[in-house]
Amino acid sequence: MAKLNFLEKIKVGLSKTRDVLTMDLNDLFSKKVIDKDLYDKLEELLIAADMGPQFTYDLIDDVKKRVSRHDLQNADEIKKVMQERMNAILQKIDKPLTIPRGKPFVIMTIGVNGSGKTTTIGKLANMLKSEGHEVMLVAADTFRAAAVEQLEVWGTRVGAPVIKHKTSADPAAVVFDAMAKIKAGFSGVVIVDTAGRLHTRVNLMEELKKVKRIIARELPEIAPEILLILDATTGQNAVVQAKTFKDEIGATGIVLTKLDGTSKGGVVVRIAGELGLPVRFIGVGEGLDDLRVFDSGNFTKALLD
Ligand SMILES: Nc1nc2c(ncn2[C@@H]2O[C@H](COP(=O)(O)OP(=O)(O)OP(=O)(O)O)[C@@H](O)[C@H]2O)c(=O)[nH]1
Ligand SMILES: [Mg+2]
Repeated sequence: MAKLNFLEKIKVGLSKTRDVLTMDLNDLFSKKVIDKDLYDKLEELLIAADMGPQFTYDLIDDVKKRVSRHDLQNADEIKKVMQERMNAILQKIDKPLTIPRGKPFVIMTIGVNGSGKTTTIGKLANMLKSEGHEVMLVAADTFRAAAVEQLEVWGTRVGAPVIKHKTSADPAAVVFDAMAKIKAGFSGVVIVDTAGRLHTRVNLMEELKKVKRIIARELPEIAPEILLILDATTGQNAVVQAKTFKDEIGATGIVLTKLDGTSKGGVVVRIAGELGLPVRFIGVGEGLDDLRVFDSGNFTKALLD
């Protein structure tokens, strides 16, 4: 029962993509005949949902082959093929983040401005606290005015302390202080908020690399999670950003935010196919409770069932 509720919640979060995909697909497949018009409409639909050209053309090729072998008799069987192919791709990036208990762990967020880093930190802190982890937040966004205060609001909401310096301080120095807390015995999860600027700005990348270096230097025994926060509403631009951050900083996982606000939820398929980085969580709203652990099976079901 709890599982169904969970799935229902994801469905609501993904409703914009789901509406486009399921309504139009159902409409398309109600025709029962497989012809050129159906292929064209299917292509249009998948591209509109931002599944990416690779998935779209591979699927259509596959379907065409099956049709010519008479393996596929009517249009609604295409949906099954699509589901299978989506599952196969998404399974590769379905690796939930495992956080050790009773041992310190570090999560560093990275991403362009407005992608949802600080909000995700608040939601993640809430999730981790409810699972019994100790959580400490680190205000290493010393760039944007009011960034520290924004993180403090989340800290108060979830009951997590915030390590901070003043605006325009060196982010690496703030992180150094947080690492010192771990050395002094803090054994929970430390989540680092960082500044967002355009991914093309060299100085941001250098700043983030420095923060990462400080973590590695101070706590070489911890393999930190470098969590790339991507705004799903930006569709294919999210993929471009992801490539840059992956190459420059070396992300270890992705959170795809704002899936509730877009019909481009298919971008997850694209990220899976083109980046191969695990998607750890998805954001489906602005509230404390609007973060979900990414689960490929649930995701496909929420989109297509
Ligand atoms: N609908 C929706 N809105 C979200 C989600 N995640 C974040 N937001 C909103 O996106 C906006 C930007 O979020 P922030 O968390 O401030 O983004 P940021 O990456 O920290 O931004 P900078 O600190 O400026 O780099 C806020 O208005 C959030 O409420 C989500 O999953 N769904
Ligand atoms: Mg922020």
